[in-house]
Amino acid sequence: MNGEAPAFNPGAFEFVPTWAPAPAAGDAAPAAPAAAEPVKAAEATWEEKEEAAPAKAAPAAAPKEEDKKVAEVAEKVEEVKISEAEVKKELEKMKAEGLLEDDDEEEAAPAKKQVGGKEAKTLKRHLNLVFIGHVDAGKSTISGHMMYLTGQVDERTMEKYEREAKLKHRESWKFAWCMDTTDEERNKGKTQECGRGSFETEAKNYTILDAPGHKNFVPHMIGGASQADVAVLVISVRKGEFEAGFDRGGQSREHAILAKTAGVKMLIVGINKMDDPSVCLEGGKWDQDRYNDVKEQLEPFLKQAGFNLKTDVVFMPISGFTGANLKHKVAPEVCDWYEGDSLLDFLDKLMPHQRFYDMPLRFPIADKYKDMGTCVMGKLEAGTIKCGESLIVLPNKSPVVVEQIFVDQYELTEALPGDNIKMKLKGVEEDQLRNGFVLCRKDNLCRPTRWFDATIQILDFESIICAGYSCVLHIHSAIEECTFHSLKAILDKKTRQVDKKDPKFCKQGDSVVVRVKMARPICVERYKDFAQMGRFMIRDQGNTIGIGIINELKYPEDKKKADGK
Ligand SMILES: Nc1nc2c(ncn2[C@@H]2O[C@H](COP(=O)(O)OP(=O)(O)OP(=O)(O)O)[C@@H](O)[C@H]2O)c(=O)[nH]1
Ligand SMILES: [Mg+2]
Repeated sequence: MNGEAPAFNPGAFEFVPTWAPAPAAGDAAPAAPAAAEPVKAAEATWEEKEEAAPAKAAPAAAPKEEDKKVAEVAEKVEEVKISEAEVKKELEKMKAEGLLEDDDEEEAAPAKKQVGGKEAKTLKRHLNLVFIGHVDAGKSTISGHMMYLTGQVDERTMEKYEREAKLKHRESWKFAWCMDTTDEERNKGKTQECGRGSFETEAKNYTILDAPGHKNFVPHMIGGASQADVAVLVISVRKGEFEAGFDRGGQSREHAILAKTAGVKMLIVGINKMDDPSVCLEGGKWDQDRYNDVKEQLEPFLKQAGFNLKTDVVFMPISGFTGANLKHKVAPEVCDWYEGDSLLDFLDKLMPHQRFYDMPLRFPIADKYKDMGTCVMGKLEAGTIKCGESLIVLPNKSPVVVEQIFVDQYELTEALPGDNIKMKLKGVEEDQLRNGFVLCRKDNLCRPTRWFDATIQILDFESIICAGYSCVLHIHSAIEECTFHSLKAILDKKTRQVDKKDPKFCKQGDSVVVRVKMARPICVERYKDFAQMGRFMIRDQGNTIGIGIINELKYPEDKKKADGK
């Protein structure tokens, strides 16, 4: 690459600005780093220079932000989405042209599955739902209550949780205990790892992921969001809690941005705790003014985070504790001003999400454990997997055979894209696998790499970043260390064209083209080829520094081979 603008694939850019407030006084350009040496971006030499990259950034004042402009760009480059109407129209058109048999409408007429030779239950559309938001917003309470209302947690178990929670003076946590299962989570009332549950309705099978809200556990939250189609951003309206969650340092903002980057298409904003005495009106009525006030404060920032408020975001008042508006619409005596659906009705009516049937098989391992063999869990991102198939785990190239596939407790003969599944594998030990490894089919392997060029939006960083900067990269279910090997260019915020070639440093608010070197080989794709495996977040010391998309994968070994010939 020679730093020319067209190579940066600006059209594929789908970024959001910082959630940080405007930096401290002064518009002055940041001071040049005293110690930083620029790394030349010349293609011919980059791999040899890898060890010579200079050390981390020197502190400097960040510039004034231009959130608005970036938001405009983010809007323009909205991810290609297929609306309900468009899907219907397209299906009808294809049918009329004879391109589509009735059977081909996979989502409209879900596939029948075989379980151990017997007729299995009909698999419906699968929807992966993640609950995100600030600490104590009520994510686990809502998730647990949904499990209870849909019959996944029976009356006796609920009574048991209630008794146990009472003993620990945590009665109000009884629903959260359906999801928070460890002693530590229950004693502290804080989710630590993503809780997982499933339930079904007449319309759909749901996998729900209950993310932790605490800042320390953001990596788990990202893991959950990367498997989700839809996120429920839970916002507590309790006096003081909304404000804490929304302020700088609050997780409402960070979670929304991370969810968007992780590939969540639809955001439901659950304005929770509407029943709380600090906000409800006389007679326990839900306060429309407080609801509207919170909604209005959230809207501009969700727009900035890259969500289209008209098509991607829906607000609804709920109470995770009383259960009102979760399964059944809130009673008019409690809330006569809300005209929309209950959460579950809304989810049931959602059109199917885009699924990648015809793409090469890609199954990133989100979790693994031993249970009479090696088990892996995760979302089947693309392609289908049949029981008995031979696959390859990358990057360690282990051949494996799929012994069993499960969605929840149901055993399947075949998993479809979008399914959140558990598989038992033969041929590999659990300790040979890592989260983020990817299962592929032999005839179309994902080629692991340690190098790629990416466009990164620096969201929140106090100082400047130079070549040599190291941080942690989160992509699909992988978490790996990486280094900014060289900075190639800073892009103009408006035009997305190269503004400055081979910059010495970049700073908060910049969109920068970076050659990234991973500490270990990783299975990723170019964003334009497969967005789900081509967009990432970078984090440093517990903070989300930026988000990025992969433009090009680089294989220095190919070049060396070619040169040796
Ligand atoms: N009044 C009222 N309290 C609620 C509601 N939903 C949750 N709570 C309370 O809020 C507290 C926190 O609930 P959790 O469900 O544990 O919150 P969380 O979002 O999962 O918290 P983390 O896992 O720490 O991120 C508990 O005491 C709940 O009873 C609600 O709708 N109304
Ligand atoms: Mg929780």
